[in-house]
Amino acid sequence: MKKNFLNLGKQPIANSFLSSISKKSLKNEYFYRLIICFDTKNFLVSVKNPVNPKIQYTDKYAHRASESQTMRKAFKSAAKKLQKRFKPRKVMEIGSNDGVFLKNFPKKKVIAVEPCKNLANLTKKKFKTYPNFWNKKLSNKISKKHSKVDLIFSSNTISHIPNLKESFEAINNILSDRGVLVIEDPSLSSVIKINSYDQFYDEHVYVFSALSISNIVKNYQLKLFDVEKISNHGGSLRYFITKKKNPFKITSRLNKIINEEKKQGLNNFATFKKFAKKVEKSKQKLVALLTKLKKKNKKIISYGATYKSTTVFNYCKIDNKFFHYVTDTTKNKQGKFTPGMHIPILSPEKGFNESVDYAYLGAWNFKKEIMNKEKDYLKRGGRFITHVPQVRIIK
Ligand code: DWN
Repeated sequence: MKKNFLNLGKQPIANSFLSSISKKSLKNEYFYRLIICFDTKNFLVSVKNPVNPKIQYTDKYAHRASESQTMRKAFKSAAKKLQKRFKPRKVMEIGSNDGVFLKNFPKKKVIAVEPCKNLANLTKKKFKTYPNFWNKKLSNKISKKHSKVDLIFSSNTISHIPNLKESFEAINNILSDRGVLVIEDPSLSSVIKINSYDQFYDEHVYVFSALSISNIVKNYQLKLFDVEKISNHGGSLRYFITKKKNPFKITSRLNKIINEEKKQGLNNFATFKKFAKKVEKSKQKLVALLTKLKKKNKKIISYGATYKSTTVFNYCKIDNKFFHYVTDTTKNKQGKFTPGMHIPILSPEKGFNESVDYAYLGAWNFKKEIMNKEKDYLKRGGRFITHVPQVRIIK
């Protein structure tokens, strides 16, 4: 049974940065209700009414995974580790974005699957790329052409595909008998611990836990045999999955993490009700802090035009009365406006200057990288604001 626990209100598509805020483009802006629910049977947390992927993953997809040094390093290290542990002959990535993971393998070994055409165009010159949505039809096509794959990797993508049955059946179809599927996604445990409610937006249809993944994959003749905690995006899990019949032993760290999740109450609806109350308090505190700073005539901007910020801005109703603008290093976000709240986005070169008093960390998941980069800003008295794990000013 699915039970609702969090209502984040009317939300736009998190990646629908607007080129203009003319009457016509505002009229066409798509909104939906972002409600999060918990399945009491398999412990899966999900968006109640997922948006149609065809309007999310277009040829204008904004996010570039290689935009941060932290993620470039993380993908390089993941590739090295997986190569050493599984020695795959063929590697396929579902949701390859700009190729930041696959570029660490020899060209001939890799197959990229990426439905956003603008991203697929970036990788197709370097390696075999399928510019399609992941499904059984595509899996059949690829396995006919390249035979079975012994390492399937998918970072921040399986959680984005509403039809889990289709995803896992398509995976089972192409995975070699001894093959391994490795999935990385933000962990539910971390989201609850650090109150990062902004991990909920249209693309994050699911926020997985080891508990829910182990229950789900069983339905598709697969089994979860290992899991690793990784620091990506405020705390993620890397799941290792294989065919049910494989003799791969369940690792002790998987048992340990499952026990920790049970202790945290990730199999209990009451945990999520409590979380929803904390989310409401976080909103009140953030709005109160920004209001106080505005009264003192402080100039506040937002740092990183993240998809996560779309949830925060629209849930807390933060518009350009609070934030002068948002800065972001991604070229195709600059000059645009944030979804729903229509705050202008500037390059850091233009916007992150002497006039800024406070910068809200939209990209809080890269806090360490940003603090290192912005030492001069901090030295001259500039301050950051975050809501993770609680609303506060970072000095
Ligand atoms: O799952 C997803 C995650 C992995 O990436 C996707 N559904 C979409 C996207 O979500 P996001 O936008 O919340 O991701 P990031 O990686 O937190 O985005 C960081 C943004 O901040 C980028 O646009 C780059 C920007 N940035 C910046 O302007 N200055 C980042 C750093 C480190 C910086 O110094």
